[in-house]
Amino acid sequence: MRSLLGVCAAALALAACTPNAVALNGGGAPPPAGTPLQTIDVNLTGHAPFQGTFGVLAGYAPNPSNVAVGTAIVFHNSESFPHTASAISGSAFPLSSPFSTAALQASGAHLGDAGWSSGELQAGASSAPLLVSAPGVYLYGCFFHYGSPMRGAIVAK
Ligand SMILES: [Cu+2]
Repeated sequence: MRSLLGVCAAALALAACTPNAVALNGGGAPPPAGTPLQTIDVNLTGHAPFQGTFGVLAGYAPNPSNVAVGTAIVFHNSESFPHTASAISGSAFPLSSPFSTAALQASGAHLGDAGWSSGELQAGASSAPLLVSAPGVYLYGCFFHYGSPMRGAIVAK
């Protein structure tokens, strides 16, 4: 599975993997005008690890984030070095980093899009908005600091 994912990620870079693949268009189409935004702060040293419902989380706040379907999420890096917020598939955090370098590129327009990512967020940068279009629990983490453990959860209702 891991090698298949690697092949898929490589293929995604060429804009061809599966018919349902996320379009890599720099963050996707913006949400409709007037969509309420919720910002998640991205800061590893500012948000220390803690044990929560979804495991040990760190580096994002609020975490978990409770959001309403119909809102859009923006990740803002308030720290002096780069981070990402990148989708993790499944209902549990894998032991080791699941990310490929595809996580460094912004992708996805909806929180449910497979492989969505803020892309590499430099100090002070914000991601493109990700529309919360379906309820569920969405796990994500940082490409650079997954083991720190820079991990987050979004609960959409
Ligand atoms: Cu990070």
